[in-house]
Amino acid sequence: MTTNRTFTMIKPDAVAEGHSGAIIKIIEEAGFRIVAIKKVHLTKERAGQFYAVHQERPFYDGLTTYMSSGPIIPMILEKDNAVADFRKLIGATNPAQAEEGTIRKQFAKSVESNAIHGSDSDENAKIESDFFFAGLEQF
Ligand code: IDP
Repeated sequence: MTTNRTFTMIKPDAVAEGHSGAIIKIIEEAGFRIVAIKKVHLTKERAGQFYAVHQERPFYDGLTTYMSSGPIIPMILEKDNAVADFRKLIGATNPAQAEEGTIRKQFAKSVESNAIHGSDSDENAKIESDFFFAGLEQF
């Protein structure tokens, strides 16, 4: 295992409901170091660019409306085996299928409003990190 990085965002539903602090506590207690963090409010267009890979999917319009409905907290995280371990920590996309103890099991409301994002590969972690953070903000 090598130390590497992943990208996450606390999504609008979880930020609006005041779960950011609890979620960040879980992330840090699981051994992830916060490399970069901020709070931003995406336009629908920017949300659409982030999720461009899903643009042919039926849920794309709802997803980009949801992701631009309020502020989010993007973060870059570092840990051994970061991408896979973080996906395990957040749980399945659909909270109904997420394991006990996962962040989505605790905080997600639905398959769309599912509280948090986690990159699915090292390559996407880098692309997604660079979407939100300039090089000088990543340390
Ligand atoms: P992931 O976030 O667990 O990697 P993806 O399949 O990449 O899941 O989907 C991106 C996001 O799109 C999900 O986190 C969720 O917010 C939303 N989404 C995925 N599938 C559905 C669906 O079937 N209906 C509504 N929203 C969905």
